[in-house]
Amino acid sequence: MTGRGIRTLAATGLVALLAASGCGTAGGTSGAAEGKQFAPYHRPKGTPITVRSGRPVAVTAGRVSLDPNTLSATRGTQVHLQIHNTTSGRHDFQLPSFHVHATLPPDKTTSVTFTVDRAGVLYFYSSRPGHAHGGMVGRLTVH
Ligand SMILES: [Cu+2]
Repeated sequence: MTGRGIRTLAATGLVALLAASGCGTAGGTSGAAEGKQFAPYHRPKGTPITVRSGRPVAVTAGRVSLDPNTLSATRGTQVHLQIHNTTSGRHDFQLPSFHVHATLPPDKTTSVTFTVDRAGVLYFYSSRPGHAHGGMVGRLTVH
């Protein structure tokens, strides 16, 4: 239950951040919220990463890209991403399966933390218009 508490706390902060920015969300709680609709737009970029609790993973957000964008973790891992938006435009980071919705302000690094408490193949993406379809999609495999 500790992991769930951490995850909920992190997600709450991110949701508040998102609300303050006026950025919309693309996720719900249905099957589509897994992000699988964006699976065809996931083109592996960078070295696949095995995420471990306590080891932040640096991710670079480009114009319509995330690098690296192929992650895996074992169930129970606390995933900590430090996402550097290298562009002058706004992006966001959506992982509805774990209730993660974060904005990525221009030229800033944003920390995103969540605990993966169930197995599956999930997709994270930017919900800005056209971004996911352009390739701003990543895959997270939890096993
Ligand atoms: Cu984007």
